[in-house]
Amino acid sequence: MATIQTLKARQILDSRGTPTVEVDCLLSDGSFGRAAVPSGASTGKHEAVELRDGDSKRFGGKGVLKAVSHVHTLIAKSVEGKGFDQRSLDAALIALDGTPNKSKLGANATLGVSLAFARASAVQSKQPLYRYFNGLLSRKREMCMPIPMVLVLEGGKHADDSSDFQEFMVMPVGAPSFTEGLRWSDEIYQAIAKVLKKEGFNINVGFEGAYGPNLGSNTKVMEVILAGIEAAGYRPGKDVGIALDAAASEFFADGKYRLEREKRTLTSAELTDFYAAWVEKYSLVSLEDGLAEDDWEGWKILQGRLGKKVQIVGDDLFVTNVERLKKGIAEQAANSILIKLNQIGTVTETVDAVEMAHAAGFTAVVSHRSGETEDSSIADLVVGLGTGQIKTGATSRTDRVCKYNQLLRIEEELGAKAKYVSPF
Ligand code: 2PG
Ligand code: MG
Repeated sequence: MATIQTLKARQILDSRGTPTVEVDCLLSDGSFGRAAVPSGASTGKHEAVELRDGDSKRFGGKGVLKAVSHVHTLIAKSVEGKGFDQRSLDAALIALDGTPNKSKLGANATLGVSLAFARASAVQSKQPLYRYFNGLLSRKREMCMPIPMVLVLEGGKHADDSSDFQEFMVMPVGAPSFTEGLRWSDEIYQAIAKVLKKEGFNINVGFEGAYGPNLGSNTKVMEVILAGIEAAGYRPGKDVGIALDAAASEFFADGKYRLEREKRTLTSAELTDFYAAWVEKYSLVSLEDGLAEDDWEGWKILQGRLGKKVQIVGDDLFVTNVERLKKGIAEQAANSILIKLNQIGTVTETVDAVEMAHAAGFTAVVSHRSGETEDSSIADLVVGLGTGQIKTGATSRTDRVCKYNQLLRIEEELGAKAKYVSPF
């Protein structure tokens, strides 16, 4: 087994101009891997800690030099010169940190190391990264290409002055392949720009590359999307479904949900009614964070009411954490989990969350963060773990498109073996 020769970390910038961690991992046989860590804006309260310097004179306190130095000191000292596989390296990082939420080392330090090691190990074993990830599963699972959830309009914390809900996405469920599905989605993205311009709205984009005009109401957003799908020549509900990430923790206060655009304050049950109407009217097939991160009772109502028809995805609710997922499974609070490596801070814990979800009959959607880099590891991750769904923003901006482009390459490489099957 090759050993870890050196770990080198540095501070780089993410897609929002905020510092983030990049790590280089060199193994003793010369295999090399590099990984960069993403960062959220609508961050869940229960996520692993992203360590920031807090020095207001540098990057407004958002520097990550402490996390970088943890890689060079604490982590390097304990792992350099030793041999690991992915699970034992991640276990060593977890033990070295010793806290329940990576608050000592920072999940940005641990994930940088874990993911750079994964890349170096794939090189060492002469496998593409997606195949290496597939080999980390404890139960065999076939690799497959994912249905993309392509973002077309955004609001909430991701686009000021837009809708209350954060992400409106199209899912090309009827496409014959990932490559075709991406084409359909991009044609819809372009058609929506025309619809918006014709109606006098701007097409400026938010954090994840999608349009974020002030359309006056949340419902109007859905109408624009339907018009875009039809203008591009596709059938809503047949060829293309709509997915929503409400990111409801962001508009939850004092036990209620405030929809500013509708001038309404709703209970969990009333907001569930609101979504139920959208399921009927707008081909809503997937609903993420429809309710807030600790509103467990509300989630049970939502899952009970809509879970048979709609994918009910927990993001802030589960934070890629098996303890929270276990509770969600036991309480039937959802039927799907969003998977983000940096919410938990190591590759192994991410794989474990996906396996727990699959064992319980939940789906899993691999996801980017609103602050991204040119690192495209999640494209390989979704194929390797065979989850079948990815959300990684609009079909614009390189930080988003680099993941889709990597998936195009993977589909080409897998050729006839590349499976693309709708989860619905
Ligand atoms: C989400 C993510 C990604 P953020 O809520 O699903 O779109 O947003 O990275 O800001 O938490
Ligand atoms: Mg979310």
